[in-house]
Amino acid sequence: MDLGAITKYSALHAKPNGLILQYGTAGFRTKAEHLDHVMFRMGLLAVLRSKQTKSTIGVMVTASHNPEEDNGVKLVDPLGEMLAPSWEEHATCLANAEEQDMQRVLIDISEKEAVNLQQDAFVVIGRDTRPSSEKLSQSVIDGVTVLGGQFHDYGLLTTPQLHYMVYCRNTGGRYGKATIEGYYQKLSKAFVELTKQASCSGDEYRSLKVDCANGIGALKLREMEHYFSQGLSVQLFNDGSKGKLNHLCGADFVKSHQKPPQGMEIKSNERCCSFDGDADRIVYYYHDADGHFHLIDGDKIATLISSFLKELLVEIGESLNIGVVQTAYANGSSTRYLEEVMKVPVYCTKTGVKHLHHKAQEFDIGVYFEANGHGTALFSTAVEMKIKQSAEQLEDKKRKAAKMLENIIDLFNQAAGDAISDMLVIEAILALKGLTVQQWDALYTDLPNRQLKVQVADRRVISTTNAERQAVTPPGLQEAINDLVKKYKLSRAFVRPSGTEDVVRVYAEADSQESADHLAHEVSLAVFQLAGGIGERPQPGYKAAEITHNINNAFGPGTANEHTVL
Ligand code: NG1
Ligand code: ZN
Repeated sequence: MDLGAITKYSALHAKPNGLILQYGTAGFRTKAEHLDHVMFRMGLLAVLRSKQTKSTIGVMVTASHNPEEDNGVKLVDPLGEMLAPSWEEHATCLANAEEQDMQRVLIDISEKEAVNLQQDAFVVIGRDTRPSSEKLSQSVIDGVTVLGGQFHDYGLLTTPQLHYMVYCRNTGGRYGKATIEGYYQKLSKAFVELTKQASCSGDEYRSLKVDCANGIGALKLREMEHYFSQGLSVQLFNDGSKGKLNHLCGADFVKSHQKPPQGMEIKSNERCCSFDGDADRIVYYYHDADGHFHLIDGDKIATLISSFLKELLVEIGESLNIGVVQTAYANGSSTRYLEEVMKVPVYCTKTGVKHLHHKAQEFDIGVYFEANGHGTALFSTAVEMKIKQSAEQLEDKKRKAAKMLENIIDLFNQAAGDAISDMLVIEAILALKGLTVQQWDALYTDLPNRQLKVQVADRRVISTTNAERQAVTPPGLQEAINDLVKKYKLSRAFVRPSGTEDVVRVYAEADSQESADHLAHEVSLAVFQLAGGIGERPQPGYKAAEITHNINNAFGPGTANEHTVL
């Protein structure tokens, strides 16, 4: 380690005095102008992680669904998964170290993690379309270079494409070719093969309106569309040519406001979907003949996918264990439908895709989705081999089903939730099953629900158990929630401290929207009273202002990231 060079270059990427950031579920995220030093330091950290794992490590510069002025960074581990928890802590330490402590922190990390500094390092970098992203990714490269790491800068990529590249590079090309062309070809080939087998491929099944959140998804989908145009025609909206990133559009806006994005004209019963700003989330929706808006979220996507996979397994005659992984935010109707109608085991994990991903790896086939539309399906290596064999050995109908499954496996991005890949999976399934968007939506009816936020002095006073569905502290809070829930039919409510914002999130569902709204409000009051609420008491009736963007990932009293410059 050339400590002199590190100190010299670090000074060119100086940390603003007193700025404290935390590596959260989504990496670091805050106002772009506060991130230069973090980028440089994450370049350094990626080199150490690469040396330690003897693998390629990814660095993605993006702030997903946050406003355009924000930015963020996260590291991608060898198999395309999120950074290991102990390294999240190192990331936080390194990002917050004062200039004079940088050398010590780097040496500490290297010693704790037994990093062989003589080992070669390779880092791949991707970025979204934010105006700040290019310069920030250059700072990552400075960090990589000063520690002697090699790198490949992919430039503009969706987040899941970077995860894919990392996965390909660390599996000797078995997963696919680590190029953008390789990604397009792998997915498109599988998609075209699948849709060829669809008997009903009338026009209504084959065109889709896509809101790209004015982000990277538009660029990449435009590059890719001619690869799969035989199977699907996409019409792109909010493609970044005029609107602002994530502004009044995108998956997060559509899901949280339960309304269509601006800039997209929707005729009744037309199938539409929205990506988020870095194209790792997707939600579907349509307007019915009466002009009512219907949202099809991650829960219904998981239901469609798992029921299709289960049908194929039955057809092939394989009894593989398939499980669906959700979080507490999954609509109660989806859980009931999966368990009682589809007889698929459902598991609940803490919020954050790394928890879902991890759990899904326990099954032969694990399907995981957050209600907000982030998810994918994972297939064990044994299953992939078995299906490949079946596709060659079985006959007729069974062979056809095995072939379909083989292609579906290729179509999923198993490294991370991927809006483009999920979109193609969904479109293929709808075409193969001859389902309209309304028929898909009618699988079950969502229970009315409401999500609210409560400001408290220190959200760490709330601790939870049972996959965040029950509050352990402060004393009396869970009892209060239990009493409130009893007042409503088909009701459920829970609270948890957000991992990305300085707020407590409240979720409630019940048999009517009015009841869900009341329950959410009453639970908010209980949180306010028992967990040290600050500012205005929660008011009845929900305000649009309560569903704002996730802005930060600091975890501490009053530490909204962007305001911590002292
Ligand atoms: P927090 O702020 O911890 O609720 C939010 C989302 C998560 C996940 C992360 C990362 C909800 C309720 N929460 O986490 O699902 O996507 O952001 O971006 O949607
Ligand atoms: Zn995202």
